[in-house]
Amino acid sequence: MGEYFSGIGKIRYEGPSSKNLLAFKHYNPDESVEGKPMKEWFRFSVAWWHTIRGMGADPFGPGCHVRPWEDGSDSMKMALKRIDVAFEFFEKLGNPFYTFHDRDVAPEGENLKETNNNLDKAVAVLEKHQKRTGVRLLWGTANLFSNKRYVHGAATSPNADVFAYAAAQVKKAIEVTKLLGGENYVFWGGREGYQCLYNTDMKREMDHLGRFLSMAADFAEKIGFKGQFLIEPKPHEPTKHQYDTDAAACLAFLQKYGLEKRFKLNIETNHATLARHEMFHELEFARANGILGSIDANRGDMLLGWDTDQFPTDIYLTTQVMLSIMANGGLGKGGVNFDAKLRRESFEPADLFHAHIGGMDAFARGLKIAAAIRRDGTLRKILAERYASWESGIGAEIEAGKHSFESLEKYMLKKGDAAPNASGRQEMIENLINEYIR
Ligand code: XUL
Ligand code: CO
Repeated sequence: MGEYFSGIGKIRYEGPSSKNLLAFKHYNPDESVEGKPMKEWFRFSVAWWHTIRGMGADPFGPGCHVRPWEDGSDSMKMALKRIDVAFEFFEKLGNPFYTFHDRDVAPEGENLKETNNNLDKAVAVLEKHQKRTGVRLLWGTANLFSNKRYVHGAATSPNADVFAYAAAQVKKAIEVTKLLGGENYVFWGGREGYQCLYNTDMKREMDHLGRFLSMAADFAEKIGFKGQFLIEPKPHEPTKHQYDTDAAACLAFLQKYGLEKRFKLNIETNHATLARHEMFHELEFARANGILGSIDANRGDMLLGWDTDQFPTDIYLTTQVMLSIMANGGLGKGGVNFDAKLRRESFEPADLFHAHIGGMDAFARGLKIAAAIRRDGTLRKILAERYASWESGIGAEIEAGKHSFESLEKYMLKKGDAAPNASGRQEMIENLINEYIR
């Protein structure tokens, strides 16, 4: 096993005054924040498809990233070599977790049997490296979108045989996720949607997706897989409309098919913005409904408008994300997975380190800022004051279910008009938050 990232050693915490661009200035894994080490707040994870397989291709040109170990093939030999590369990267970066799609780590064979054999070979090597390094699997997933058999979708394909193939593929992916001790299993329905309503039986497709997810949960239960199932919302791309549009659509879907106790959500920043939501909105919606499971950390480019999956560097964004995660008491089995890629122009191996270091430091700063806001009770006091009318009197009575429309009419006829409103003070609050972002 050679060294692939020569010249780059273990990335260490050197503190905010360090000028070393290959060191952490804020992410200090064992530093305690609100009684929990930073590494446990985040449970940082590296995404195999971007970091190990991404070559910088875009719709206008092929990959151009310089990866001296690559022969560019989808051979088994290359797949096994990439595992060595990946674990060297993980060991040097210090991420405790990684994530993968089945097809990221092993090539497809001539048929399902051969494909599964390839996956088994890769998984045996992954297992060996996990044992050697202590790096763990945050989640596994199945790629149900690249192969041309999935051209019309997987669980929502009009072709019943494609549904069956997808079920077999996910069964295998859950098995290997369990074998590798994966803490979650993710469903991102890249092609579970439509391009054209004239040829789409929407009700039937959604029923099939509901059935598919129920079968997955039943299978997991049967084999004793204890990981958390997660759905990853995204409104569109590659399809014009994806059924798992946003957190609210996912919740309605889960409730309709009786799956709300078995699934949580994996919320991704750039998917939130494609749905015209802030990440903060999606996180708060999921948190309010008890389904915040994990996050895919990245950001979009507001001027490009597609899923650019850039590394998160915006401290306002990471502060908001951490305010939500901390209010949730953490992410439980979930983590912060960098579903993020280098832009095409950043093509050297060292850029992979710079990108992840920047993302981890941006999250560490967000954590410290959110902790300071919480320590001062800044937002807590604002909320308490704003909702004070619900703490006693008529508000407390309504919340306790003691009123009807008739009794409220009686109350208001007597009072004559509602008590005056207070200002929302949005600008003042934003100014206050700015005081913490230094
Ligand atoms: C695609 C995306 C996926 C999922 C896993 O936009 O985010 O990579 O995270 O399938
Ligand atoms: Co994602």
